[in-house]
Parts: sequence; C-alpha cells; structure tokens
Amino acid sequence: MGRDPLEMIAAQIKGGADVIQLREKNMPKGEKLPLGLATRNLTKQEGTLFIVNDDLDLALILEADGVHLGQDDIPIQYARPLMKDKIIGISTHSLDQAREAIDSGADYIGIGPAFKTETKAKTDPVVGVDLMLKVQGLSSIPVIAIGGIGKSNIDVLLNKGIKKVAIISDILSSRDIEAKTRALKEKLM
Ligand code: TZP
Ligand code: MG
Repeated sequence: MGRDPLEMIAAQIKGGADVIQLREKNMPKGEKLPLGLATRNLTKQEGTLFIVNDDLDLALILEADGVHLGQDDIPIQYARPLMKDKIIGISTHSLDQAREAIDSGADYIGIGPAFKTETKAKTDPVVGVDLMLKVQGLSSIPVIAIGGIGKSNIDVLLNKGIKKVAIISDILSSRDIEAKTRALKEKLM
C-alpha cells in the first residue's frame, strides 16, 4: 500500500522543506481538493509556503500562497489579476522562456530538467548549469532548478552557484522522508 500523502508532506516539513507544492498530475480534481485542503491546513499550521501546481482554480479555492504554471498552463497575464500579489512561478526550459517569464511578472522561475528524470512524462532536453547561471543573472527573482536532482548530484549544482532546488523522487522514494529532506536541506544552508 502507498504511503499517506499527508504524512509524507508532514515529514518533508519536519525535515525543513521551505515550500510544499501540490503536484498530482493524475489525480482527479475531486480528489485533489480534499488533499489540497488538508495540505493548506498543515502548511498554514507549520508556517510553510504552499504552492499549487497547474491548477489556478484550486490555488484560489485553497487560498494557497501561490500557483506554479508551466508553458502549457494558463498564461500569467490571466492568472495575475486573480492571484493579485500572491506568488506565481513559471516553469522555463530556455533563456527566451525565462526572459518572457520575468517580463510578464513571474515571482520565481523554475528551470529544468537539471538532470535526466523519470518523474515527468515528457521532459524537455536537460538544461545545463551554464544556462541556469545565465537565467539567474537576468533578474533578482529566485531561480529554482528542478528535474532529477538528489543527494548524488546536488553538489554539481551547488558548487557552480545554483542554490535553490525542487526535488520530488529522491525525497519521496526514501524510506525516511524526513531524514532525506533534512540531509538535502543541510546542503542548501
Ligand atoms: N520539470 C522538469 S523535471 C520535473 C519537472 C516538474 C519533475 C522533477 O521531479 P524529480 O523526481 O525531482 O526529477
Ligand atoms: Mg503545469
């Protein structure tokens, strides 16, 4: 039997995760809603930022701290009037996409995949560290590397100056999610 998603979230918060993103690509919205409500309650209680991936409607209903939009999601121009001064993050895979996200008022940029990953069904080509650094140099908003990052390769990014990361499988595949999150977080501090 799979592990309880809320317990996995609680373990990541205990381990020091700064942000929890609700990313359930294959879950019907009717199921995402109660999970989202519980996640909102927990993150609020713990003082952890809560971002909803893809679903602007859920982000609004759940009163999340922000929404994360990909290149094929609702464009930021339509999301901003509804999200007001809440966080809007944009996934980017190239310098042009990053420039566009910055110009359109993104609060942070996700960039990747940093390494090969099985988590996303259809990934763009791996984005090199040099491009990530260029994107970091474009503005002062946070740039968060994503895709295939874990304990075995995070130093490659850190050593070159990429200091913010988003991680899914390396954490969720761990037997002890709290300990793995803590070990990764310690590297980031
Ligand atoms: N964008 C590029 S890869 C990815 C996203 C959302 C998924 C990252 O998951 P993992 O398991 O940390 O590689
Ligand atoms: Mg998306």
